[in-house]
Amino acid sequence: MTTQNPIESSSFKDDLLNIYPAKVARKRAKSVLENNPDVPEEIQANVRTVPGIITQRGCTYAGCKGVVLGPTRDIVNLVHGPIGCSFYAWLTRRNQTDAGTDGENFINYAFSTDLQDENIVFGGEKKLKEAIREINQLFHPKAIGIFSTCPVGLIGDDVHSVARDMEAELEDKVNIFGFSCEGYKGVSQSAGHHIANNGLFKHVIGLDDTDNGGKFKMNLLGEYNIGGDAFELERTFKDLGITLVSSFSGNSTYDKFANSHTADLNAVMCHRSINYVAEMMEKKYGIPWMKVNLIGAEASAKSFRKIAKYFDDAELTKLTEEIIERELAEVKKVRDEVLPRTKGKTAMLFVGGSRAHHYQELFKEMGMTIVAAGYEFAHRDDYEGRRVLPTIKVDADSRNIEELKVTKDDARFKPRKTEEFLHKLDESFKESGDELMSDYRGMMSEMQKGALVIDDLSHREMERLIEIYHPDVFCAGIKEKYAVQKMGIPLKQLHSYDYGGPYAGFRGAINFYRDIDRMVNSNVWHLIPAPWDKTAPTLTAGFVA
Ligand code: CFM
Repeated sequence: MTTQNPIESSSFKDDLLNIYPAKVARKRAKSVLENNPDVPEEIQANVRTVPGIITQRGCTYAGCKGVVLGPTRDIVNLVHGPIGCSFYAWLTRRNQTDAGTDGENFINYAFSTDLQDENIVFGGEKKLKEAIREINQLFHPKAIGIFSTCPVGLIGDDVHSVARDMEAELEDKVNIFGFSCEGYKGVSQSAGHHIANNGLFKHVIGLDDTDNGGKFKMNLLGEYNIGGDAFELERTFKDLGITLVSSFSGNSTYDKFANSHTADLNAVMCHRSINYVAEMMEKKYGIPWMKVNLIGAEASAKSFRKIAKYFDDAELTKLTEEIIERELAEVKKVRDEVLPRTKGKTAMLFVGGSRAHHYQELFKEMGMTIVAAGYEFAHRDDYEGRRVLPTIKVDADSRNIEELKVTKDDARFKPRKTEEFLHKLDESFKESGDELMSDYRGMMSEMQKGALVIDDLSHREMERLIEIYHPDVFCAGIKEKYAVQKMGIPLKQLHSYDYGGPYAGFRGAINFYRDIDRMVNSNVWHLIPAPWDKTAPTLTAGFVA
């Protein structure tokens, strides 16, 4: 089946891009295409946004401090920079956490050095040291991460040497590490993920060799407990008897990161933000990784089966099937109820670096069509699959980010499975149509032919898309939400879930079906014309302008 595009793709592109100057239009054209799942076409991604275009993207500091380190409750995240950088990162991402009983939950605090003009002129290192002393005195944390904002890079403060000096100075044993994650360091928050992964790998992962037991031990990577997603997934892992040694980084702690190399499998949810940790842990410690998708009931079932196949245990396999059957029965009840109302509706998803892909599963389960989708900051492999990795051009912006030289840790490297077993496992994944170990096929292979794929969608392009296609729901974030709703289209925030969720796993699917059903079938937004819109129908009685 192909999606019905009301206009030819070439003219669609023209229509979308004709407002730009010729040079800009030429550049944008490389990031806009009509999908062909059989031979995913090359898409331009992870390149600079043209100045002046309103982008959905965030900055490198956001990717490092907010995304990867943000959900860990017991590392103090100290922002070195002006207060605005903290204000806009203070509890704005809905990563939830189990507060624990040790009193070490710092998530609700905003730690900032509050740089002033004087510090910008004379340097901010002294103030940074003072802040670390104060934090240590007040909170006695195990670890402090220092996050560099744009001015820190511009004035040349060395957060890494401050971290070393302060570790030596403080009598308490505190692991202090800095991140050179200045907002401008990369073209988006994606660079911040890489910097965060490197920092965790260098300073935390592997510090604690204690074997805490468990028959099936794994890490869940790239799951951030937005709206309680991790809690729902933990429920099922617990039912399965699988031990989550750590999760990066939803509902996580410092100690779990330090111990994560004792796991036997890394399951990767968000490939974009955490693939670096998966690859480095495989090289250094011998932990194999697989891509999973725990968004969508069917996709979750498939992923739990993949995990069970890896652990290769008759009892676990049986239990997995029982749990899937039990959970899908509950899911089906709600799905059957909403399906007549949601079937045939259309959706667009423009989110981050993985959700625009994963959430398509949920819409498909509801019988909805994806007309267009794209990431804000993903790389070509997230669209076209990891097979294109060798052909991705390394430009100056990517070279800006350190590539750690990782080698085998002779003392702690332990092959988890034999080569022969892994080979057989891949054979069976191939048979069931699943991704092989260490692979990700990307978004495009799973999208319908003819659907539009657009990277780093601009605000103007978004408005044109809505005018042309009138989707029943548009999925994006808070920056887009009200602009889209003013156009009469409901917007589902797929970053924060609009105060809802969880949406992961089996119960998450049920929540999502209900929320989307409500949104696409009680669309109040098109009933409320904007007061300045002279072409809109007159207000019905009962509505107040
Ligand atoms: Fe990964 Fe994320 Fe995402 Fe992301 Fe994000 Fe997020 Fe996201 Mo917002 S880590 S790439 S940088 S799944 S914060 S939990 S929702 S843009 S699609």
